[in-house]
Amino acid sequence: MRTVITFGTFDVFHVGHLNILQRAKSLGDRLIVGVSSDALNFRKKNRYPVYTQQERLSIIQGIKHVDAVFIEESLEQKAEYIKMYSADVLVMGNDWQGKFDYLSPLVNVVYLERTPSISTTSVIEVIKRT
Ligand code: C2G
Repeated sequence: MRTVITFGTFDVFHVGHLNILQRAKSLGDRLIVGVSSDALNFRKKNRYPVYTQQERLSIIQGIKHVDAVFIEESLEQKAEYIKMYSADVLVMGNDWQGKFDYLSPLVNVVYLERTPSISTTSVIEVIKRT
């Protein structure tokens, strides 16, 4: 049983999110997703997500590629989460390239290319303009 773990805010869910979850799952048998808490997001980006952590958690849990979800309380707890879920592979988008290489003694770290031309910010901008 090969377990893959990934993390993200997944605010205003879009096809880039779906693509990375699908590709992450294809690297193993079981996909675990850490959904960043509202508080973590505020610390990281100085604003709260559009959807609450409970809504974002429910959306991710409903995706067929996802086997289990939990709330990620802090970026620095990745090693703990990896051990807790006995993960073999850590998947991150390549906007995080190199940032989690320090975890490679623990887990196989894989950075996947982001889906071009879509982001939560760009979706919000389009909605604002229409
Ligand atoms: N993503 C993607 N293509 C896009 C947009 C996002 O592949 N066009 C990926 C990101 O690279 C990330 C995941 O979708 O792996 C979730 O994206 P975000 O919600 O932006 O996640 P982020 O805020 O980077 O949180 O512990 C790490 C952080 O919690 C990651």
